[in-house]
Amino acid sequence: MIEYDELEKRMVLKLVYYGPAMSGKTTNLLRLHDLLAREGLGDLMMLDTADDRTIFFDLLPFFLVAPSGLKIKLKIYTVPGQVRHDATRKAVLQRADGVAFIADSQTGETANNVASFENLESNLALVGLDIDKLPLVIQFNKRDMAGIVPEEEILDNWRSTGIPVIMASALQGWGVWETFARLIELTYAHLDSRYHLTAEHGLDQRSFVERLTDRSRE
Ligand SMILES: Nc1nc2c(ncn2[C@@H]2O[C@H](COP(=O)(O)OP(=O)(O)OP(=O)(O)O)[C@@H](O)[C@H]2O)c(=O)[nH]1
Ligand SMILES: [Mg+2]
Repeated sequence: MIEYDELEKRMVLKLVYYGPAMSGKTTNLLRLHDLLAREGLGDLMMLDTADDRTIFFDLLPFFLVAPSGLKIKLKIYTVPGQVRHDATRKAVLQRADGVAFIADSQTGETANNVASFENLESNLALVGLDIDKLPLVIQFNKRDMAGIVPEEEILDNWRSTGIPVIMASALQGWGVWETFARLIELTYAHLDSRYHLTAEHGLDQRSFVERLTDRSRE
């Protein structure tokens, strides 16, 4: 649910990285912090325990201004994956405009991925979001590891859902931008149909993505 203030010409978008414990959500956000344009990048806020497990959430804010003057604030959150933090996950998920589900590719983690995806489905319903309408992408992370589910098998399993599936190693830094860019594309389409970003604000999908990328880092 987009926060939009027409008088103030401000819009706040919320993207949430969801998934089982230790799947690499925080690592994705750390990589994104390196990949996003320095201009517009806010401070990365990480709330974790001594052993690096997220207990509340991580937040990376990004600011951009459309040619019309519309100010867009993008807030990218991660949830804590550990089962016991469900209340926090639900709170972070509220009013999400898009979700990236970060799954762990290791064969031994399949049951945890399934349980976490079911948890996402039930929490979305609880916060009043329709999973069929919400921009959603799935990343299978940790592709650098041994003992992972083969890509073909993953794609076969998820094909019928129509949800985009992206392979990644957040540790090595690949697949992270693809996941984010795909989510942005889906979220943009959703926004444009409602707020006419191209027609009324001069911000088409390509320039939206370009404003997020730091060209000097390519
Ligand atoms: N080999 C490998 N390790 C990874 C990868 N991504 C993350 N890790 C490691 O997995 C562990 C957990 O990563 P986090 O990013 O903290 O996981 P998380 O999903 O935020 O975990 P919670 O906050 O507990 O939900 C860390 O030791 C990471 O370095 C990857 O692509 N490959
Ligand atoms: Mg984390």
